[in-house]
Amino acid sequence: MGYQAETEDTQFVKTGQQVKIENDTYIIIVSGDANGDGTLDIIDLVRMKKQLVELEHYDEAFIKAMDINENGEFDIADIAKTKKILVGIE
Ligand SMILES: [Ca+2]
Ligand SMILES: [Ca+2]
Repeated sequence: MGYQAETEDTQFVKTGQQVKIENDTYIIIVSGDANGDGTLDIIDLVRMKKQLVELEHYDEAFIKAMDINENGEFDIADIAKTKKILVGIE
């Protein structure tokens, strides 16, 4: 028996989405998607900066998504890498 991911729209998966597979629920993490719209853009960078200076405290799923260099921690290096991606040099 297969499974079907139920999403609001089928175009993107988004950080924070829940997927049920049989009896287990999984939370989707999209690397770099810090606001749950399925894409990486300037809004995600703004949220990363707010999280870094503790102006905001986002849910764990979003903080994991902010770890764009996937080293297990969210810090300034992730913001630097996100900027490079946004300007197209990485
Ligand atoms: Ca986003
Ligand atoms: Ca990191």
